[in-house]
Amino acid sequence: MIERIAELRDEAEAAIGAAGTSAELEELRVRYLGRKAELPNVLRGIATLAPEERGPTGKAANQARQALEALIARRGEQLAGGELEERLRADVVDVTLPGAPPQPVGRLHLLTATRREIEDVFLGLGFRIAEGPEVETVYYNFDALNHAPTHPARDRMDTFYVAGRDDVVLRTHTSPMQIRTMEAHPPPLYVIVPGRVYRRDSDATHTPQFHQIEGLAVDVDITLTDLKGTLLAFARAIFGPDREVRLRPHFFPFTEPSVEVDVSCFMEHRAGTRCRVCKDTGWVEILGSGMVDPNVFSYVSEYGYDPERVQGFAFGMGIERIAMLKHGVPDLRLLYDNDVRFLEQFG
Ligand code: 2U9
Repeated sequence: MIERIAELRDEAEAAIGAAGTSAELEELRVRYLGRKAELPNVLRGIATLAPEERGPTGKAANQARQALEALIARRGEQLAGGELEERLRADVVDVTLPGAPPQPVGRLHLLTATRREIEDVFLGLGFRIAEGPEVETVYYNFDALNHAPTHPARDRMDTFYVAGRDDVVLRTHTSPMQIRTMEAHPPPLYVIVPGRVYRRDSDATHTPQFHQIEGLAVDVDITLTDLKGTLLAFARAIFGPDREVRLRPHFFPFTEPSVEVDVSCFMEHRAGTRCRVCKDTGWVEILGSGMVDPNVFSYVSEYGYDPERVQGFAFGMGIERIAMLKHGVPDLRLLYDNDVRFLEQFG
């Protein structure tokens, strides 16, 4: 029996030493030390042996079992270490590689891209950006902006009033926010206000909702020259470095004097064809502006805007119009249809 134990031990030691994987090693453990294996059986059958054989056989079998257990544990550690190394080598992921295939990431809507482009120009000129409510009081939308009680824009035919109210509207311009900004910040003030505005208008060139950017600069010694220089810088940044601007007299309730601003045409002109954009006049209207009417300041004089001390200029433009002119978009509705064949050309 002792010889058989020695034989089993030699055979098992050789096999364990040669095991190439943790799985193989586990098979060997079951084969030599498992419940049905020969060596544990010998141990279980000790009592059936002749009394003088029990001691030496039990000792040899126990030693063999302990030796094999220790060997399996050691070999197991070696194999596990090697296998971990191998897995780490095989599973390495280069996180700097692009996805395969690279996924389309989408783009900004033309109106968003244009708004940001305009914002960047004015940020560069020292203006700050303010945003405010689209549901406004008549006070901020019309009264404080010097609109006469009979001004046609106040009419329910032209402006969306909140149901059951005659003092709350969907703002018709972003100008109310300039009043709110003056109430919150004393001069000097340089601010632009982008945002949605609403007018009861719907045809090929008007949608009931559109986007504006309005600007307001208030300081001492502000003149129409500052307005013209600012708008020239804006026009050159958006429409090209060779642009000129011209001012034409106009009327707005909140500015006096008021002007409409044209930019010199930025299209390539070819002899014999009429320019679609400027109709061969050489000029394209881009926005309205003017010197802030002192009456407007009188609504905020208690916040530091003394009409005798400060002056200001203001301007307003439709983002849709700027985007369409700059990119040659022929129909306003293309901006709202959300047809990707249109959208993916920009942004
Ligand atoms: C304050 C004082 C004055 C904002 C101005 C315009 C001229 C203008 C139109 C352009 C096309 C609106 O989108 S549009 O239809 N805007 O012509 N806006 S001056 O003047 C202000 C604003 C706020 C306190």
